[in-house]
Amino acid sequence: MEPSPMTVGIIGAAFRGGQRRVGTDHGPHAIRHGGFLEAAIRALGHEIKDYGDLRVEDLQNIQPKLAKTRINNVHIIGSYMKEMSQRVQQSLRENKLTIVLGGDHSIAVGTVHGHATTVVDDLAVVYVDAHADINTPMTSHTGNAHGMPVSLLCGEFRKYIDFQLDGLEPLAWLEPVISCKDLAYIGLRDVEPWERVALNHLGILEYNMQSIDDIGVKEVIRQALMRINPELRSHIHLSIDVDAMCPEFAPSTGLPVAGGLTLREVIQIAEVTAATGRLRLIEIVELNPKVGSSDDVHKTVEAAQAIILAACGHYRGGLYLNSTYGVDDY
Ligand code: EXY
Ligand code: MN
Ligand code: MN
Ligand code: MN
Repeated sequence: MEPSPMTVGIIGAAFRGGQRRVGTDHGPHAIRHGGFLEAAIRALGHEIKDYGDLRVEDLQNIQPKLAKTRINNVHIIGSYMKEMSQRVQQSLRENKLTIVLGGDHSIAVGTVHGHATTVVDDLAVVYVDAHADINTPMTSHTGNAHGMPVSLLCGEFRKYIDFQLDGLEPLAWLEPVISCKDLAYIGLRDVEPWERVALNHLGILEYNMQSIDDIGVKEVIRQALMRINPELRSHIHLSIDVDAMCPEFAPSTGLPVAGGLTLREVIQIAEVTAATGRLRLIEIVELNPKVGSSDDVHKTVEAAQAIILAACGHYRGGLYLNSTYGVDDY
């Protein structure tokens, strides 16, 4: 079955400032894999518009480093996410689907901001991750922004974040753009005590690995989408942290956690989400080509590419004449 041809925007987010390891800034280059990814997307019949990789050195106006802040590298993060938001807005205006190649998960601050800014209705965010990434600057033990994007983006957290006291002036432009009710987690299995309190207190929809074992991933993604996007009216933002997968499928990542999703399960999440026709942005984050052996990197890159192709409508049964495998199969 050939997916209906569309224009696909690709943005590289060559960024590692949301955590301490070197390497995630090389993620976009690794996933592009010398043109393989583009060729595979074109082979599905799609047109591609490549916006290149946004690197820190491309930023014009980085503010001076703050003496005191609760977010490491906030002076760089503020500028980077603002520019990332602009690029995402441009790609969403010009393409049916935008693919963002990370970079650590802090890039979601820019991508979700950019996506939410372009939609009239709510944005439905499916967050596939071993981690909740919902620490506030105050509750974070690490000061790493990749553990905070959800708290920075959701309006419900603003009363717990003081931009002056927390030294977050470089992020003063970031208005909260989503609500907790528009968010669904899939794959959680490494949640800190305060994050657990926040998830429960705010009633955020979550399908942790227990849920996956109980009802299966296809039912999980169907329920998640029906709960956060009931009439399938909203744009869907699919944020996939490769550490949502078991390390055997995605070993090259900074914080691997055993007992995760299989590659097939994440492919299914991408297939079902794409089949709704409302998927407008998929991001693949936390792939670190400096972690593990070259085989590990290759395996993780292949997994990322397979997930992206699933989001682009790749049908695992190969191309065939009569397309009976349509949206109503879900
Ligand atoms: N909860 C820890 C922190 O806040 O630093 C670890 C966060 C991991 C974030 C990775 C991207 O998923
Ligand atoms: Mn994450
Ligand atoms: Mn994670
Ligand atoms: Mn909603």
